[in-house]
Amino acid sequence: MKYARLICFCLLVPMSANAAADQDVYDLIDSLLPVSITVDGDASDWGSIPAFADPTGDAGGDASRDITSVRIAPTDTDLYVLIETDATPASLGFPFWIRFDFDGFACHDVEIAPDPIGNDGLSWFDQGGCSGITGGDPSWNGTDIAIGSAVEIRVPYSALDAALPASMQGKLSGAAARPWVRVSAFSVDYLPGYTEVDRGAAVGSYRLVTTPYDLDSVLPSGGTPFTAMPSPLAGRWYVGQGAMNPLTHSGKWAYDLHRTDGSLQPENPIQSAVLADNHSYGEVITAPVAGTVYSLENAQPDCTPYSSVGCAAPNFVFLEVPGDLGLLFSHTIPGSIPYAASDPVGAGAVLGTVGNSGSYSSWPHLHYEGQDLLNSFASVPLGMTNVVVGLNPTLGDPWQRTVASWGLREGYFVSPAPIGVPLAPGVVVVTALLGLGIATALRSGR
Ligand SMILES: [Ca+2]
Ligand SMILES: [Ca+2]
Ligand SMILES: [Ca+2]
Ligand SMILES: [Ca+2]
Repeated sequence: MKYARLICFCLLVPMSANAAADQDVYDLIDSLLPVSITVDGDASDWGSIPAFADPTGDAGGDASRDITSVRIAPTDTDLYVLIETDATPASLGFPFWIRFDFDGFACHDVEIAPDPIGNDGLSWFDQGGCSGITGGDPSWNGTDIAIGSAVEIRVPYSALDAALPASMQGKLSGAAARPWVRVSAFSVDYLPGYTEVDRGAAVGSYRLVTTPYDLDSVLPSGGTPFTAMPSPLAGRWYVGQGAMNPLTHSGKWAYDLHRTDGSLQPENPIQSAVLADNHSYGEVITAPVAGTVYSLENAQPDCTPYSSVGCAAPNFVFLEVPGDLGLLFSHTIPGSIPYAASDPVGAGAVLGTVGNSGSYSSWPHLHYEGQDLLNSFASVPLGMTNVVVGLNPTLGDPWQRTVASWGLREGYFVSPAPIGVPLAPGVVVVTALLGLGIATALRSGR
């Protein structure tokens, strides 16, 4: 069955809706300025900067390492981090570490172990963070830390930038900086050896700066325009690996979506090999728009998370939709796809459930990809219509905004907009650059 080409250029709806939502975020940034924090171990100077509660873990009963909340304040010149604990925080050695993602992909780029009296541990990770440790500086002493009734950390961008390899420099501030950063704070104990005893909230924040930034990261080259449809998933999902990520999406417009807790963990307990412990496993995938099953695989077993045990090829359903577009939904649970090839599928119908088939050394997630049926199945950029987009997994994420159309970007959280938001159904093609242009104009015109 073939469809008539069904592409409309729905530019007015996305522009007006996105601009209003963007303005709310800019207003929040303005309300938090100026940031004037003294690194003295006292949290009283953090004002209204949002706090994120720790979702799990009590550091094995060590209240001095039991993280209860984390806040971050990325300014023009520094990254500030505040860690609060259940009792007076531990202060000897390196009890509190941070991982800091500021560059490229949503992998952390540096890991810092600040020491109040000696040198700080600093390691860095190349390729936007999506690699193993590529270097470090054991004699770096660029961080300020004060541990009093709370843990307060300042990472001066100038000192960090100077310590990094050339390929990572110039990304911490200024025009080349990404509009948001994310920090994962965690506590460590050393008896009997290095042990991460509590991972605190992983906190994403837009930069708290007076210089205007667009709120969406720049899409990789060639990502404009993208094809946007309703989300195939209910609830809030993390774009854990996006387009062109060298991990497994090199050269591809593909998106790995999974659920996380507040520490950005896909399961509880951490790295559990039990599929049922994963937050995404068994979640329902629905057809964004009506289509026809082009092809499928439904009989492959689920892999064991973080292992290749039981691993074979992935299950998938490949759905042909209007616009000569094929939508690939991969890694589904065996037997969960209720269709055969050539079956018609209605908009919103269940396509299968999120599983771990063919997902070597990873965890359950949905691999979502669009392919051009008229161009050798080349992958194409995808977006979503009518979604809430944020930087944190929590329902009350202060940085979330509702947008009519959004090109999928790694590191953001996305969920369908609540009922009541005007719908823009069907397949639309939008020009991301126009949306960004409007945001810039509003911002600079205030
Ligand atoms: Ca302070
Ligand atoms: Ca805790
Ligand atoms: Ca990164
Ligand atoms: Ca925790």
